Amino acid sequence: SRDRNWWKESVVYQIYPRSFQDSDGDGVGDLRGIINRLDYLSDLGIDVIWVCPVYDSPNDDNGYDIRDFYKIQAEYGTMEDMLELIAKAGACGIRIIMDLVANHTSDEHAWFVESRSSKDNPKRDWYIWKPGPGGEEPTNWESNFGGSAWEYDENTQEYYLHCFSRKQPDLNWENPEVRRNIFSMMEWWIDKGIAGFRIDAITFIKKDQRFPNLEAEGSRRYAPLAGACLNQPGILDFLHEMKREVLTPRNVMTVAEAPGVPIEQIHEYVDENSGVFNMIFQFDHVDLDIKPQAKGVYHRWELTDFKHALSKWQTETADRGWMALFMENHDHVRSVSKFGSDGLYREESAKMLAAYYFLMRGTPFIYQGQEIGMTNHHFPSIEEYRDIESLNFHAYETSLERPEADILEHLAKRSRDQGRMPMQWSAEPMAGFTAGEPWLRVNPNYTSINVEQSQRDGNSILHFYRKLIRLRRENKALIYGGYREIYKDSGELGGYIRTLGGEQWTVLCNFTDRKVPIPEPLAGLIMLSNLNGHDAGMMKPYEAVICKAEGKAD
Ligand code: ISL
Repeated sequence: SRDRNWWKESVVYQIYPRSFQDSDGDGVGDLRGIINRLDYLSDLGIDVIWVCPVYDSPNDDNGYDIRDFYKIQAEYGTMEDMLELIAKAGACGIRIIMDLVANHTSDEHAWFVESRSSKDNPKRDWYIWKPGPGGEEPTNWESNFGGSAWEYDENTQEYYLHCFSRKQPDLNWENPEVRRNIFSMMEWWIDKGIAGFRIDAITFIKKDQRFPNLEAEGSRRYAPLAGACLNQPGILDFLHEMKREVLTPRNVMTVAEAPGVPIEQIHEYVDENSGVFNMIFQFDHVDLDIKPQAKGVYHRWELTDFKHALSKWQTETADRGWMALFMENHDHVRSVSKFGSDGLYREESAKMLAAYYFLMRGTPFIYQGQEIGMTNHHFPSIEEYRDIESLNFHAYETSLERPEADILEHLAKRSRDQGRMPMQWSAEPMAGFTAGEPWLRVNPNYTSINVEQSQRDGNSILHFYRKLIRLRRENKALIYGGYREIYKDSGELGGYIRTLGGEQWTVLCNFTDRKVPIPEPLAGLIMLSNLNGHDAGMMKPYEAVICKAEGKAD
């Protein structure tokens, strides 16, 4: 089970192209922008780039609504640009993985245009159509983006299912032709030279074929569709078919976005032999502040909850299976604002969080801007938000007469746009992201938080990430070693021990802005820390230390 593998030794950098780097002044990031920043990424030391969707799309959900899998979105560039990115990244030793969105397409995709054209169209069954008895929706399912998951179509007087926006109709995976077409699209992209896929919302592809009504909370009209559409029995048959037909023969890297997989089932997903993917993303730690049944209510959490949300997956996969390690992505807020402190201790706490998650057992992902400690921003008005989920949420909560300030407060802590604000490259106007008007506001703190500044300051968060990457690359115990949590019940400290071949590595972090005494002295030599010098027996505010001891039993 300790078999070496390139995707285990890699560090992945996630790019949200729309917000990364604009090269032509239209206010939208593009492929040329990524190509121009390859030197920066290569310097950082990452091995793989995950590029969020760049396929042709009407952009209802920023590219997660694909109109044509075989075409690049015009505002991002051309297919030639994409091939150039793959080639130039390759020349820097960087592999590219693409987002695979296979649960749904855009309603403007040719397949759906045909499917909706008539009940007897050969592609009718490629999507999920149902009559609405008595003029009601077929079921009371609530879409992930709010409102009914069913959309009525005048033309054929039936409803189609959409787990996400109404412009993202769900494909019918029960239909073998659908599966064959998705698989051949995957093969086509692998042949273009990509190294694998981040697989979007994959746990939604199987629907309960009884199409049952679900129990709604209180007086609510709809119930979250997860109960009938998330990780349903039978889903693994589809996934094993994908593995057999596409993945195994081509030996590509896969990281699946897999909400809803209970920990007891993790091995069915990521076991090296009998699982289907190399690794999955789980969301327990980033979703501690909401309850699925009441997404609009902010839920308080404790440090012990946060540590447990990560550590339990570590323990469960300790000797077989592999996790994708992350603190941020394009659907979540900035981690330093959420789990650290974006005030006085921004730099210390951003480095501490980095040390905490990066050396767990799995493949670390860095989301653009995380490496310079980008923060959340309290948007002054709903007019400035762009994210469909946030806009739907605002409309719904407004209809319930929730005060505007309260809604904005919630969005400042939860909106997906928090993580989508343009990358802060420099103190130039618009943070060096664009020469035009950015599609989403630039965080005003770009004048002090930006890449140029971070490159100049040898003590920056950016340099700390570089050191972490190097440390992990040079010490296989930090990749393949066993994992054991320490200070499990502490509400202040968090950490773990990684062991391999007589080496014992300790990662210890103080999650508070206070000094915290440690009863046991640290074992071994300090290899990396985020503050200058460590005082024995004491962890300073937001201090993180990484120590190595030798001659220990595994
Ligand atoms: O399960 C969820 C809510 O119940 C969500 O966390 C869900 O897994 C997530 O919203 C899926 O996200 C991905 O697919 C979406 C897209 O909008 C996101 O940006 C993407 O990351 C639809 O393609």
